[in-house]
Amino acid sequence: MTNEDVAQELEDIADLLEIADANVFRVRSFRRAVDSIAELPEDVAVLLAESRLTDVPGIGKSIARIVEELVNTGTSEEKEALLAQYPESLLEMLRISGFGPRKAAVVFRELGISTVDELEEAAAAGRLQDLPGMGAKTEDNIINSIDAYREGQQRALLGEMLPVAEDLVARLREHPDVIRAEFAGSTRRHRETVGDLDLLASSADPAGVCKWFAGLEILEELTMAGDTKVSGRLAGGRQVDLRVVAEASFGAALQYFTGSQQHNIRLRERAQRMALTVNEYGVFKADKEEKGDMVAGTAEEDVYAALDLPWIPPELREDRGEITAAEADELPELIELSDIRCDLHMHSQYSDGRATVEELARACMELGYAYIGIADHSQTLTVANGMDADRVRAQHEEIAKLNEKLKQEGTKFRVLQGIEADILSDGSVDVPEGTFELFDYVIGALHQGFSPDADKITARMVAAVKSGMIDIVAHPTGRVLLARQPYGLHIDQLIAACAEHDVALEINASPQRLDLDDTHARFAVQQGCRLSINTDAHGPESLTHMRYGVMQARRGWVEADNVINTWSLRKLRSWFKKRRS
Ligand code: DGT
Ligand code: CA
Ligand code: CA
Repeated sequence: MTNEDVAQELEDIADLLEIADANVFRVRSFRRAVDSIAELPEDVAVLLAESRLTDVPGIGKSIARIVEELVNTGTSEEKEALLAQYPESLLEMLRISGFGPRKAAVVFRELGISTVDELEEAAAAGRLQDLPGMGAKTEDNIINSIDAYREGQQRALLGEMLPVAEDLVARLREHPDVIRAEFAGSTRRHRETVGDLDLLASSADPAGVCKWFAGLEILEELTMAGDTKVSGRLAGGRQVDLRVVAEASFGAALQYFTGSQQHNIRLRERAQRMALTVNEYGVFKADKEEKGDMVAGTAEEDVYAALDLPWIPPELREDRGEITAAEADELPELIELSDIRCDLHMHSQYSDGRATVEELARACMELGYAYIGIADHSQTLTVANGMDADRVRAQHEEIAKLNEKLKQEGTKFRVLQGIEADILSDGSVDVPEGTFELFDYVIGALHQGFSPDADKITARMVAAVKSGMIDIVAHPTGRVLLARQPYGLHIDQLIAACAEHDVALEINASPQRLDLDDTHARFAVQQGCRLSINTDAHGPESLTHMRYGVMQARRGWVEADNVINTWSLRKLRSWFKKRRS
């Protein structure tokens, strides 16, 4: 058993205990053990063999005994006893966002519901709303979350798959018989979620490369092992396809397997009109005399050039007008990560962040930014340790001191003070009394008091935009990918208000959010809105999520000028000032 397996078993026990309404301290001690084991650098089996397991913080004698049982027998009496009372399928229900052990216990006890299907049926039939602690709104939430859960089983976040794709491509490139390697499909188009991973390599010995790839440990299961194609599954079930082609076809194959399918259909139609054929091997002449003559194939650029088009960035290949734009030489000059000069939304220890202001600043200097803005939560968001006026003032002083220190060090890097202020249910903005003047800027955000009424939510946000109090609207639709649907909102009305009052809309770069999404970002820019791409980092390690925000912006045809994070500090400051006067 790996540490992960052990942690999973303990987590199951904790969940089942909670469903069984066991002592809260007992449940908590299991959860603490789950965290410790998940973070252990050493193998539990080794610690066990050397009798060092109880040295691990969070693991007492009784849990150590269960771990020993797990490692030796693959199961534990504790779990078996619980499973004699509660069906195992209850554990799957807990993977539905917002549906925890307490709710599971209630639906099981009152209605005998033990599977996701049964839960969905009961919610749709309105049979849950009279249960203790639930209502009509809970039913809607459960139905939405089940949809997202089902989708999550089909697709993975780009933030999860892109690093895997990059790792596999790097390994392919190291193979002596691989000439070129890239990832293709939705991953290359930087779609926010990915179905399966498509890899491509060129080689003079495809069979040899395939054989080597099929033997990689990362493939937990092989579904196909041919001489030019390998398919397998990663831990968690996600599919990976590798195709190995001849070097002369690499560009054509890359174009073909990058898709999207709709984009490729449009290209093929165009080719037909030009008496050409495009497939994964190349571009060929289609008229009678020269039929089969290869026109292009080695480089992707050549494939587009053969069709009399400039190369089209993969993010645009969604059949959303990119071929017409390319034809007219009107493709956008897409924003790039290197255009970003600052990150304006991150959390320090002043609210719910893990790092100090200075640690965040130093980490951003490393990333090559010119300046940053800290935007901690405001006081009404107590669950996130929101700042009251005193803490705002303390932070203000700390930032001033830090800026002085940076100046002494001879760097031009500066830290701005912003705040992520809650937009309250009446549309007012939660900036602590008497502190508005201290902030360089204010980000407005919705975190609580969601109403199922789209008109109400829209009115609330539009009121905040009109108030002149906020400069940026954070994660405008509130969605969490594969987990939570956006709150009902008339996004077009919000966009119109932001355009009118010159308030920027955020593209939240967290791979779980990517909110605004691509099509909304594009629409917002068309309506004359400015955008702001920010990580919303709660620790230095997530500051690099900026790239996912930029990828989403590129899918939305966004250029550098549309994004306030590409501006110099001077330009941004004067924009903030102008907005306030
Ligand atoms: P995904 O995996 O659902 O996130 O989306 P993609 O775009 O990666 O789609 P996938 O993996 O089914 O196929 C990879 C590419 O292969 C796709 O974007 C376009 C290309 N392709 C070309 N012709 C076809 C076709 O007839 N069917 C499919 N499914 N793909 C095709
Ligand atoms: Ca794919
Ligand atoms: Ca595929």
